[in-house]
Amino acid sequence: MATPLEKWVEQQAQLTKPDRIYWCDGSEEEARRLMQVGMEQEKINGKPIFYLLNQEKWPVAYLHRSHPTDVARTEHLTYVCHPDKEIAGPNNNWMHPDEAKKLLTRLSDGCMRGRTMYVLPYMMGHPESPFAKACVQLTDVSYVAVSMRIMTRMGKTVIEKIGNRDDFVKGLHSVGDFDPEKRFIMHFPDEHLVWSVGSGYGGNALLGKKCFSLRIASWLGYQEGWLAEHMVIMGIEDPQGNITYITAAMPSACGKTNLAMMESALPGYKIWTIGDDIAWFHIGDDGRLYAINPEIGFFGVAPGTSMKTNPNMMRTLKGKNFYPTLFTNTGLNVDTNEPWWEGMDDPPGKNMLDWQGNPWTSESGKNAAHPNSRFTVSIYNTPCLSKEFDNPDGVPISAVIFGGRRTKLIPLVVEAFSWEHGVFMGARSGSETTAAAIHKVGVLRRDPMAMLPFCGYNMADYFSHWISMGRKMKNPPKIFTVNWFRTDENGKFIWPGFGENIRVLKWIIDRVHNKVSGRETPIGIVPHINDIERTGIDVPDEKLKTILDVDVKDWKEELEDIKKFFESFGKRFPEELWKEYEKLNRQVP
Ligand code: GTP
Ligand code: SPV
Ligand code: MN
Repeated sequence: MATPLEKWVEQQAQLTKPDRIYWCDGSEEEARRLMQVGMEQEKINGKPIFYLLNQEKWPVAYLHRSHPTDVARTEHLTYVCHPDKEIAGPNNNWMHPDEAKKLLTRLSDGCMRGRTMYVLPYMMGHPESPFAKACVQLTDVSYVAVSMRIMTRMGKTVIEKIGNRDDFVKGLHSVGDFDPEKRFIMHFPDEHLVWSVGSGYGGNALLGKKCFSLRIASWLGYQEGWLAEHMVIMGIEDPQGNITYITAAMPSACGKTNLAMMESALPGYKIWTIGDDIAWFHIGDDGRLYAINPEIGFFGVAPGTSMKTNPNMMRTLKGKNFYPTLFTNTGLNVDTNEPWWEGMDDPPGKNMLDWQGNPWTSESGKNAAHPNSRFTVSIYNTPCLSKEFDNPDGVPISAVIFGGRRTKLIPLVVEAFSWEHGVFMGARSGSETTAAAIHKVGVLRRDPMAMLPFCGYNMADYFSHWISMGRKMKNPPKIFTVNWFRTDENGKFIWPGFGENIRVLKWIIDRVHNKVSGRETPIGIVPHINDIERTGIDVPDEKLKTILDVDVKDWKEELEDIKKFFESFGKRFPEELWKEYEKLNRQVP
């Protein structure tokens, strides 16, 4: 008798009509074979899927060039298909599940013809974690199969775990013919199903990541009393050797990976990485909030990554514990066969190709690497990996941070007065858009908890869920906001950022442990300027004052925009957050 899993795979194969079906075992040997297939057989746009890079300088590294129209998440083509539109909320594109399936069935009919269907069994979360989920994705491209092996715990044992059950997480993915007109990323939360056609790009194609671990998992969390968040998880060790665990939400390409593995600029402090993108939270028996990272890899932004900004990532990328490391849409130094991107330590070589493989020089005025070029690399290569990484129960969280990219107004760091005030700070957060999704870059938009593109249900209900989670905890984390991105009159960043951000984290953990006071302002508690440790950096008093200053007069426009955004949720929007809004609004002249 076929198992429900076997039956499901068979049904999808009847629709998509691959030439062959291959069940992946997740082994390294298999990954090596798939890389070979991607170099020699499979093609995108007539070109190989992988190119071997300089193995002396970049062990186990390969370059991948995507289809030129397929370089970032496509939020306008991403749908959350609850039967009831109200449940999806104004924050999601919506289609009725029946209609969505009809459309996708049409687009998927025969879409794998001439290709291999890879069956990928994987876990999100440590297999021994009570919070882990067993999943299976089908895909028709080696790039996705290998990427999933780097990002998730893939292997045959997952098939045994699923056994005769039908409630495993299902993902059907095909790159189709990469036609943006026929590209859809559709979610069916009640069926634990993601169906994605027409794109091979990370968040559109690695269905365990944003699609399941955020959009669908956030919906499960709402129903079951937990949270799935777009957050970093990290431990901060102080000079006495105590480790405080914190999490931080920031929109795409706004600094999570850099924060999660920062090399501390303050002597005696050390960062231990647990996750750089996704956190699943549960309330422990002790009434504290615990977080696990369901992933085991990084899908990180390449431009800007260097020994100066993120030395631990450079070391991770040169590691060889886990096979392989992928670079997607970076430039290439032809003479040395090394990847190259803007912001790397070394200048470009004489003989360069851009991310599409065309000859490139810096005089062209264009970037060699795509601004959203990325690397896919195992977290087990990281020198700063926390020893708690594989702890199935996760780590207890003392502070939750909401960040964003704001050139003006938002201070370097602010502490909330209470959990509810903190939820308000998260809900009202805005950020300037980045190249991580296809849209105009640099436009301010509201992005609550950095979850606007990832919350799989009505965000009004999501805010209520956050409030109720706070009420269930005996000992909830403190909530903060941060902003590394304030600029001066010349458009230059005022705060040095990166490893220097430890100076802000130090204040945050000192607040958690009641070691430092703060200054109350209408928007929250900010540091006294001398409580931000500044030895070794050149940030004069007046500059630090600028980025810690709060003048409620400046908040008028911001509050009008927040109000409009909150109102877009209608009656469902929680009263508690309107109260917080009014408290602040009353103080604005
Ligand atoms: P996703 O993977 O899209 O979720 O992005 P992320 O939030 O992990 O962002 P990441 O850490 O990759 O940073 C994105 C960009 O912001 C990179 O180009 C970084 O160099 C830049 N960046 C990160 N941290 C800082 C900082 O503290 N200051 C400044 N000025 N730039 C930063
Ligand atoms: C993001 O865009 O937030 C990412 C990359 O982390 S993706 O996997 O494409 O979502
Ligand atoms: Mn992300």
